[in-house]
Amino acid sequence: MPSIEEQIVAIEDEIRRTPYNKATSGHIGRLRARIAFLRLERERRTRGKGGGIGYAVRKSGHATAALVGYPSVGKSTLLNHLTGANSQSAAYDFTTVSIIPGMLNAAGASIQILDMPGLVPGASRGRGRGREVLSVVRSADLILFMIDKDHPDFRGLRDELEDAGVRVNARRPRIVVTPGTRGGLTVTSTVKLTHLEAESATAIAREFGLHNGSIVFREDATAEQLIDVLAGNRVYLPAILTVNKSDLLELADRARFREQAKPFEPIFIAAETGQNLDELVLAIVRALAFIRVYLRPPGGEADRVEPLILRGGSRISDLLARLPADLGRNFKSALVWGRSARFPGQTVGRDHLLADEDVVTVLIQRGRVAPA
Ligand SMILES: Nc1nc2c(ncn2[C@@H]2O[C@H](COP(=O)(O)OP(=O)(O)OP(=O)(O)O)[C@@H](O)[C@H]2O)c(=O)[nH]1
Ligand SMILES: [Mg+2]
Repeated sequence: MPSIEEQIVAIEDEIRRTPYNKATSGHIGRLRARIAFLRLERERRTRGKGGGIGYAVRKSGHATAALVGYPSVGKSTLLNHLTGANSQSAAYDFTTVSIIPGMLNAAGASIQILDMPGLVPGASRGRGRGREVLSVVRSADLILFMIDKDHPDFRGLRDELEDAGVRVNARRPRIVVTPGTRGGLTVTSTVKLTHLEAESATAIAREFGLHNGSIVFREDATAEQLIDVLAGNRVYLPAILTVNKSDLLELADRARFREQAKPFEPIFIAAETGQNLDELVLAIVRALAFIRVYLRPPGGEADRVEPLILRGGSRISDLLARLPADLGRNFKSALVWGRSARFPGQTVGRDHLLADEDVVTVLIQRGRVAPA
């Protein structure tokens, strides 16, 4: 019986040898699904191994950004400059062997930045402690890619993350998979599917052991996107691309970086001299899309001085998670003023989506109590 790794390599080989056209696209989709399934299996078997000292990072602050790049591009230098942390930096590879956190304070938010050991090609298959590093990346809120003139292969870096199930600057596909117990599998869509036929979707689902239930496409998705949803362990993260050591770059180099990074717009910095770090910090704050929410005690005035900082896309439940636990437990409803409210003082539940500068009053079950 070939090992999982060997099976994956063999199927990758078959995909490479198969010309891609309409007649083979279904077959190739099935092979890709098979690989995704085998990777899941490999994950399951290796879980529990690895980890180890330096890789258990306690998250703190309002959000966490992970520095991802090849060895010696200047990740530690940047961390030290942005946060005043003291991560070793040196002119040889693999200076950083464990994960070093630092804290960046910007726009009223504290942002944890994680300096990581350099990634090498093959990291997602476990090379150079790659798997541990990638598992930390998966738990971050933002990826800071870093490349430089000697390590310009941004695509390779991104592919390592893709292989580890990280989808960069993408959102979760709008595909709803509902497993059932009998009656076969139905595939329906609310839009015209141009990349994928129903039979191919069914075949892909079968590779994941899904034989009954329904798949509903709410967007014109690809086979890859369906596989992502079926695999279920994908993370979707915003990312920023930085090109470091830009003090060493000619204008022509910059143009080349811009060209190959598309659709990313690289930010050129020099971590050592601090050049252009203001722009980077702005981009970080923008990518994390923080919102400010003001608490207002029942019948009182809103505290306009100290907003709660939340990530964009936060709901009342996320707000409650930041308040004393008994408020969450006894939560009855909330009143909202601001852009997310249909009218001032609208009564909402835990699922209500908040907007920047909302004012919120939390009501608890037994009478009204002012939020602490
Ligand atoms: N010219 C120039 N050199 C830089 C810059 N930033 C960092 N360096 C140098 O690049 C070398 C590597 O920097 P590190 O910060 O250790 O790189 P790293 O990415 O943390 O490396 P690993 O931890 O080994 O993965 C050091 O000699 C730095 O002084 C820069 O903006 N310009
Ligand atoms: Mg380092």
